[in-house]
Amino acid sequence: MNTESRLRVAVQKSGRLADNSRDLMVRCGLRFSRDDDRLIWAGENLAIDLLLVRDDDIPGLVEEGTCELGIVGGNVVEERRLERVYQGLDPGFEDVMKLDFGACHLAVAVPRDAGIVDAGQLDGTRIATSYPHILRSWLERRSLKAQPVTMSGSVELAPRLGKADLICDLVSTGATLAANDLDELETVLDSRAMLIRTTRDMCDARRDLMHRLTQRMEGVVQVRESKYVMLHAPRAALAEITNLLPGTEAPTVVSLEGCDDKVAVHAVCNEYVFWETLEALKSAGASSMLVLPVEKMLA
Ligand code: PRT
Ligand code: ZN
Repeated sequence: MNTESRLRVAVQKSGRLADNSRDLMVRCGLRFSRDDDRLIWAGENLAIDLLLVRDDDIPGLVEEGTCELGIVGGNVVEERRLERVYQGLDPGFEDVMKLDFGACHLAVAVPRDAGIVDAGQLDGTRIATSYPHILRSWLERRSLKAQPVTMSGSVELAPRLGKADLICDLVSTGATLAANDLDELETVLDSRAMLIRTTRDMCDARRDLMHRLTQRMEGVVQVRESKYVMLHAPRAALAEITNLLPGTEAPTVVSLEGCDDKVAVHAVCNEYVFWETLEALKSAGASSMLVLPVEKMLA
């Protein structure tokens, strides 16, 4: 096996992004000789291997060129980027695309009885977080004089332990904050899983593989959000109906046999089609509406 021209992708070994990251690769048509005990899964049908690691290690592996690509939370990417920037260093990796899983946000949260209701009251407080550089950057942008207190885990316990006055941590459902009597004050960063790439040079073979893989990934992500919509529309309401279709540029308009005042409209909607959208289309005169899944897409 010529390892020089194989592309390596770092993904989380176990945790919240692990299943979705591997599933994305499989949907891109990759097959691996997988072995749950091994850290490298070798690609069988393309020269693309997966490296299974802790999420915190992924930006570093991409930066040093051990892996050309990595899938990791936007929060981890941003923390590492800012850490490097504060050290006066180049990050060594760059964003390729946002993915459609791992959504959460980093928020400042306060104990319910602290009497803090506005970010303006944060001066002089201590804020526990695992994201000190993101927090520092946010505080600087807001000209707030609070002190980040770095913790590697169980951040939500910090106020009760007397280690800090408030916290800055990831939130998805909000259940952890509620269970610890903490109220969200402000969002510091919205995050989703991301694909990042190294900024180091690579051979043509690897560059070609990277291009193929990222194109397929874009297709998979787009397809998951896309729907093919078919409907009948009064010719007079065509402009209004086209405007209501989410994420559509130019729908196909087909005339209906023996029906001059109506047309059929076919469109790929690149954003989620809600029931509310269909109700609005119906109010605008649309009828016979069908919303179908899209199997594959290549721009
Ligand atoms: O072992 P390894 O180091 O690889 O994993 P890890 O334990 O550091 O990370 P993991 O698997 O917990 O999270 C991986 C990534 O998932 C994070 O970097 C985020 O990008 C994303 N993600 C999405 C989350 C959450 N949602 C999330 N809710 N990461 C952590 N949480 C934690 C949060 O820190 C808090 O403790 O869940 C709790 C809050 O959840 P709710 O639902 O109660 O609000
Ligand atoms: Zn981690």
